[in-house]
Amino acid sequence: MRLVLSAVAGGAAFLMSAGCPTAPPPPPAPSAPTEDGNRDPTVTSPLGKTSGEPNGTFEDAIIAVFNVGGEADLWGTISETGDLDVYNLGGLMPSDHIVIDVDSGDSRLDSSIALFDARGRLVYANDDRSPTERRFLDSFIDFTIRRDSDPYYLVITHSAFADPGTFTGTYAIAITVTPGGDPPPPRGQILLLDFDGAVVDAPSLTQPLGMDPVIVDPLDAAAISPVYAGQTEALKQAIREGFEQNFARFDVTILTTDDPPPADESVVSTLVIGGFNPELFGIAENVDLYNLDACDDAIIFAESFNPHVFSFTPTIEELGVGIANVGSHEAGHLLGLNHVDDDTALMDDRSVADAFLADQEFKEAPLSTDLMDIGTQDAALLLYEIVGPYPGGTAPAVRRSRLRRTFVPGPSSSGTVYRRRMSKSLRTGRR
Ligand SMILES: [Ca+2]
Ligand SMILES: [Ca+2]
Ligand SMILES: [Ca+2]
Ligand SMILES: [Ca+2]
Ligand SMILES: [Zn+2]
Repeated sequence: MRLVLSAVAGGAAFLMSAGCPTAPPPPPAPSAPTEDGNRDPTVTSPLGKTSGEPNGTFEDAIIAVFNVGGEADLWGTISETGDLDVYNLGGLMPSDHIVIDVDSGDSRLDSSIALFDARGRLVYANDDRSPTERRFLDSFIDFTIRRDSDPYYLVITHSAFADPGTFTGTYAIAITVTPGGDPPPPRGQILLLDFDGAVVDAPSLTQPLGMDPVIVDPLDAAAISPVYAGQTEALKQAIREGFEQNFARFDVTILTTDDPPPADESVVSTLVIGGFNPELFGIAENVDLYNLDACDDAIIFAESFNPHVFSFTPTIEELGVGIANVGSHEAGHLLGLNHVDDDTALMDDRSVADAFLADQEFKEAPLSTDLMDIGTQDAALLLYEIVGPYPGGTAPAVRRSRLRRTFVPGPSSSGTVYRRRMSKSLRTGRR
């Protein structure tokens, strides 16, 4: 940009010396935005403001003005830590294909963006584009809309995982909306509960765990604690029932390694349940937005559920609920769900360990601030869009957990606060 400006200035000086300028030279384009908004400062909208702060809430959103070609060009500045810039993109309908391309240019901003519907519910999020691409810290979304909504909102901020010095800076956003896309229909999913041990060599799990391969021992109740000796079969049953309850509303089939092999291997994600990790209860290989890959893996370290991490010694049924809730959380990532902040939501990421011994659900809850400090994620709505509802019409009656023990928020007796770890590379979403 600076090269272009100096060329214009030099040209103007040459014309002046020739003595016959017919028009004044165009004003130099600024090399950085003076305020958040549409890149063309002359655009207006009857719907509201087209530039300026404050713009950190859905109510304060800047109207993004699209040309007849379905393109909008925005630019702005993440001016301080926690600055959110919200843009109103107008209405979008299923089959609209939207591409949102962030370019931080010369600035050091590590951007993070998310798309929300009119009710502030998350539709899609991206922090970094694929690590194999140039400018990979710049966010990018390429998505075919599933859900009618007017308006949609785009929020840009810095990554919660930004390095020092990359929390602020300028950005440009190019948005293109093209009609006539083909949103994929929901696709049912099989979750295979692997109780008989596994050697896991997927790099997306071996790298964050720092072990290659990861050897997971078979599920053994006595290895969790001697108080559970002889109860492995009861534990398997409780885990299975917990999964079935959590997924009862959706087209998700729960199988275990004690069942005959799945008929359709192409839609089987595996949850390996067993073994021990000193830091983790569970880990998923990615947040697979809209479940592009129906064959992902996660590990739930069953032996990490030793009674000392809770404020009481759970019964074998309570232990099964806890392992199933953590397993359903990891399965939620494999189906495309992000973290929220609500102890009663399965996708919560920072409960005390006691919280997941009680009922947790796929529900609407505020997004985790690790993702974005605005909006909600409606996990059930997303699962209906991704895997579809239970195909039989009314979901089968599933015995509710009898365990409605009220837990006391705060550190458990041992001070163990459960935080399902997720490294930045695991939460970028695009693969
Ligand atoms: Ca701003
Ligand atoms: Ca702002
Ligand atoms: Ca980023
Ligand atoms: Ca998946
Ligand atoms: Zn998680």
